[in-house]
Amino acid sequence: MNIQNLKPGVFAAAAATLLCAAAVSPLVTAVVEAAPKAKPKTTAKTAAKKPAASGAGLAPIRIALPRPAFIGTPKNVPLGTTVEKPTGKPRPPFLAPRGTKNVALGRPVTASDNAPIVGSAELITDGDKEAGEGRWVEFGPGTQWVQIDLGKAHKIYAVVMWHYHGEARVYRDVVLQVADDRDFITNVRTVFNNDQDNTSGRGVGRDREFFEFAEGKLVNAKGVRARYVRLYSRGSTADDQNHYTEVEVYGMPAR
Ligand SMILES: [Ca+2]
Ligand SMILES: [Ca+2]
Repeated sequence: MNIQNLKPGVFAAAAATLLCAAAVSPLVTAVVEAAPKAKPKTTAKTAAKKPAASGAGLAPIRIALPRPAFIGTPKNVPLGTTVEKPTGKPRPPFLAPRGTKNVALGRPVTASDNAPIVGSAELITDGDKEAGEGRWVEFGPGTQWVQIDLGKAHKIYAVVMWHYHGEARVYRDVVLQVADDRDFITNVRTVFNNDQDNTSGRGVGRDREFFEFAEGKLVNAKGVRARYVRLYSRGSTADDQNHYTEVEVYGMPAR
């Protein structure tokens, strides 16, 4: 089976996605990123090189991962992108203050396109990150945004996004912003921006593009305080539409 068929818009192939994914990966259901193993006592020399992270009230956030929908890492970097080369290794644990969790789960989502082509905006925070049919929402072409209301101000440590990971495509002009007002008029802060030529008018970004993978893209939000999280994109290397499977916001209520 050609994994290239497993993409939004190809409905005939999508029904076989789960079967194919199961065949590709015998690992069923969700995989939780492993916490680091207990380390032996460090010597004074190595300890001096590392931040005192583990002893400062920090712990790895636990991200339940969907099944990989394809094998291996992409070899051909799409032309005209700044895409970062995949490491081929699992993402290192991400440390955040203890008690940090996904505060976007089940929260309301609005979008610039309120009539999605496929699916609905609620799919973005329903906790389901698998790549198969019915798991993602498709919005119209061009620059579009989606926005999650966390309900109240939170300290945000990480945002993990899965646009569509059925194949190793690259979404264009991904911009992640936060604000305290739903219209993003005042105190808008940009957490991630890979729109390096400012096509979408959110400012010149300095971040890199990235391939879609089952482990999603994690952005370090560094404890920024905000109620609303907004993500922009402008189609992908596959087509002009904009897709989301899930967005997680790791944080805790701000005092
Ligand atoms: Ca989902
Ligand atoms: Ca651009």
